[in-house]
Amino acid sequence: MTTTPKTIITELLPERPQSIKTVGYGEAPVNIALIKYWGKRCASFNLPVTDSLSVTVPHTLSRTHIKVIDAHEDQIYLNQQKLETNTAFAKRLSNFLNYFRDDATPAFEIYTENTVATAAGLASSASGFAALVLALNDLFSWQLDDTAISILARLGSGSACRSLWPGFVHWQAGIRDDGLDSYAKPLHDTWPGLMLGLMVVEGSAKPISSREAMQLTTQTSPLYRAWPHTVQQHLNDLRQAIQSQDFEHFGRIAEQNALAMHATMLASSPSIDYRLPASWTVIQQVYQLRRDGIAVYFTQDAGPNIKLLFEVKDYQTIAAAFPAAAIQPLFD
Ligand code: 2P0
Repeated sequence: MTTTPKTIITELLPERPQSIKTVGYGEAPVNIALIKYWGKRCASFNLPVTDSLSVTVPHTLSRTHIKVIDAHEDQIYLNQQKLETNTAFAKRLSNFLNYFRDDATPAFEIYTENTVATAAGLASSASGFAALVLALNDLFSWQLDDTAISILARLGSGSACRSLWPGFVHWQAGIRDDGLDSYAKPLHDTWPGLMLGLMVVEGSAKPISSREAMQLTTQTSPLYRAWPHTVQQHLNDLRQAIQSQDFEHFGRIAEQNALAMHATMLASSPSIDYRLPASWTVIQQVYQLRRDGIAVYFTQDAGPNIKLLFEVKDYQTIAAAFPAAAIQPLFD
């Protein structure tokens, strides 16, 4: 029998008959990758080429309510707005929900809201899919463990498998074709005083989705060959820096990893460039502050916004240098 996401899901779900609640609820935070997930070894299972490591942004949540309805199609509400069924977001959600549909559950009504994530320029597909899987787990009373939840969330969106815990989270790529060894786990290190500053860069919509960009990079970038080795090295170094709470080492590795990912994308054909002139201005400011002796570093995902990493001792300097930044601690 060929393995499909549906067969994997059947394997993960309990065999007993489902008992369906009136409403299921789940909430999950946004995460930011410090060592990036970029490139898949299997697209239909969202299986990554490499491990990745993220830090969760506290208090930025997707909250999702779900119920079964007797209808021909799903009804999806995002931040109180009903979505047309043909929007990309609604289609992606409904396609994922197809895995969980049967005669007793022909369609779902979903209310999902993001607390501050969208406004702050943070991607919400990771927290959105993680919250959706938690809501399904509640709706059907599956009582799945964290590993199974992480695998299901990954099938919705790769980075969603990391959006289930606070703090640092490591997604192991795994080697199995069915992906049952590709899930995330929390690290137990905390880092009081570690800060995040979000610099939202205004601009036109994404030139290309991260899903398409990843595919183009793996298929056309001559630099992609070096990526898996680079990630392994960065991952080892970052874990060491976290353990020893060596901020300069930590910041340098996170920044280098983001730059290596963007360099790899830039070398694709056609080239993929998520930076806008304003992104570049922020990056130059970070470099200048470092020349002035301030330990501030940045990371950037598949979009123009820049995320600053620094320690609480430099809060006043960073807040003054970037008055538009939304600043918050990463550990309460
Ligand atoms: C990450 N990104 O590790 C990387 C860094 C963007 C840049 O994961 O196709 O939305 O749903 O598995 O998870 C964005 O990609 O992609 C992403 P799919 P996803 O956070």
